[in-house]
Amino acid sequence: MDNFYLRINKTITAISTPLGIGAISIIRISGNKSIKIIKNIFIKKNKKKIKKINPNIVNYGFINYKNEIIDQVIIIFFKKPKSYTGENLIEIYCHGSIYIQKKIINLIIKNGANLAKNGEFSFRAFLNKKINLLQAESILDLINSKNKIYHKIAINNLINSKISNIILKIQNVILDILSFIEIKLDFLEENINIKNKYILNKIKYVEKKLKILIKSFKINKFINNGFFVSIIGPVNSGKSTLMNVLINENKSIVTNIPGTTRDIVEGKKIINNFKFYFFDTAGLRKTKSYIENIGIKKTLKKILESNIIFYVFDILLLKKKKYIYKIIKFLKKIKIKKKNILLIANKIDINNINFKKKKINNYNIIFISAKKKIGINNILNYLNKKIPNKIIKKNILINNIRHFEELKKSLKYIKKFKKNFLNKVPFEFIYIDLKYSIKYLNNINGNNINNNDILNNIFSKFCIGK
Ligand SMILES: Nc1nc2c(ncn2[C@@H]2O[C@H](COP(=O)(O)OP(=O)(O)O)[C@@H](O)[C@H]2O)c(=O)[nH]1
Ligand SMILES: [Mg+2]
Repeated sequence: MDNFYLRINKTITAISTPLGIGAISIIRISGNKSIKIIKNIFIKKNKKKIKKINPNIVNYGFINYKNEIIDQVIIIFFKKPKSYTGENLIEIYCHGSIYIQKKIINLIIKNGANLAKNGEFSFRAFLNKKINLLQAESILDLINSKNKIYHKIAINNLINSKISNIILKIQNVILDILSFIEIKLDFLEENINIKNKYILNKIKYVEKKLKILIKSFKINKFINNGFFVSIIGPVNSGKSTLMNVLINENKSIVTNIPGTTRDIVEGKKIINNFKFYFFDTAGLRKTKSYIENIGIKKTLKKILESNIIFYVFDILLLKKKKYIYKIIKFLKKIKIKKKNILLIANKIDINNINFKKKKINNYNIIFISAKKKIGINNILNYLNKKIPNKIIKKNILINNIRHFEELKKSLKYIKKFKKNFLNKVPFEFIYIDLKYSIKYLNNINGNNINNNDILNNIFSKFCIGK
């Protein structure tokens, strides 16, 4: 990183496209010497040297050195500050042969440029205030985005500075509190209650906003890994049939012989860009069969790893209060929230008993026939509701662990301040915590940043030429 600062007056160059054979390759030069270098190595269509190069215009010609033509190229000049780096920047579009790329790069270096390091172009863009730190990271996210959700978040952060703006807003509220405290230090006796209330409201607002951002980080787990849904219940209730219907495949063996499914069968379905993994498990019952018991043990283990549980049973069981009581007792024991457990009464095609309630003991219940595919949509709707659509639509998802850590630190100091404030500790002793809280938020956007480790860490993740 120190290198980046030391090299700031140097002109840098790199191949910005992946090194390898391709139709076209792009080479960049950024810095004061860019124009001088290009004048040395580029000639126009009429084989004459260029005297003056106009910005933002496509120039067609050849790379030529000591009367040897190396390639037919196009060059564009981006004049500072209106370029990616904020410096004079030239892009050369040459043919994508490895030999040509290397030859041109060597020529540029011979004429006075230095080979750029990873992320050095973006670092200069950051230093020249073309992008803030969060945007720099969004560029990285954009390059690395592998699915629709992350792509949308990255592009929104880059163009609309979505998260950046939210953080700025939070910082401004903290600054409000700080300036208010300064006034309060001057006029101690005046309207103390009103002022305290004002501060407390603002601090609660900050706390709430930070918590939302921090919480959103957890959603990444679901975007990356998907949701795990275990299908459990008594033998022969139709778990395997349901699994096959849900994934539209005959993956699980369906028979009327109890205890057929012994190993866990996995199936996948994508709903609204989210992956749902279903685990069809061995039926839960007391049995002497050694192998079946291993299956049941595996089922219990799988339950612990699940985000959602489907408890499937024959609708006839609803008539047996004792049995329902047993189910509830069992479900209470597993450490999964009630809202993430769905009771599924199956086989309504043969026994449709009249049952109007939508909940039993606060557990949601859905009535289906897995065999006749009745009520399956209600299950899909239930799953759809588990998708954090709101957060994703608003693009307020924190998907960078660095941001997550800084937000947590910021919140820590807000909480500390709040606690001391409520305990009436004098402001002189606690206003510093608000300053810390702002400092950690600054680390996210890169304002007033003087932490080289952070910068180093971020820009070293870029490829060369970016
Ligand atoms: N009538 C009816 N039979 C079903 C339904 N779902 C499953 N079955 C039958 O119940 C038996 C057990 O099904 P299966 O899916 O293997 O149950 P599992 O032991 O819970 O996996 C099979 O004979 C299925 O055809 C349903 O909705 N209606
Ligand atoms: Mg089965």
